[in-house]
Amino acid sequence: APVEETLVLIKPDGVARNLTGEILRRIEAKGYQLVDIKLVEPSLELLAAHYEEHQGKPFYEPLVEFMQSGPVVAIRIAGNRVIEGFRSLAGTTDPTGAAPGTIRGDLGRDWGLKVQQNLVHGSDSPESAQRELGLWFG
Ligand code: DAT
Ligand code: MG
Repeated sequence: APVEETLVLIKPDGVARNLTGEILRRIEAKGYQLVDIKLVEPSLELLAAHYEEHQGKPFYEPLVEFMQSGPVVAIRIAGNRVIEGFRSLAGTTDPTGAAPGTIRGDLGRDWGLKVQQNLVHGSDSPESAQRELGLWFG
């Protein structure tokens, strides 16, 4: 099978806390290749498309507002089974329950109701990865 690619975002909390290098270190240490990387201030249109599946949910508006609170690092990475592999590196959505050893488990904090401040995004399927890479790097 051809080498897989996925979209990783370092969210505004990760950039603001100077964790970009630490997160990139973990991605590189795992053996994934950096294909493209950029600092972005995402538009409302981009975020609406990116989080299409969550529109209408109670956390949607705060999530989009948070994602516009500062710059985001968008990264295209490649590797065998990288979609599943990066999700595993990231840990579960809520940083409090994320396993130690994961990005969210080691570095994420409980910010009260602001569960969305969980440092990173990773595409969750091959279809999502292609769609999201098109949005952020197309
Ligand atoms: P993930 O980022 O682990 O793929 P997701 O796609 O279900 O999680 O949700 C996208 C983001 O939305 C997630 O990173 C944080 C936020 N979010 C999800 N569920 C939430 C909730 N119950 N309360 C607040 N924010 C939530
Ligand atoms: Mg998701």
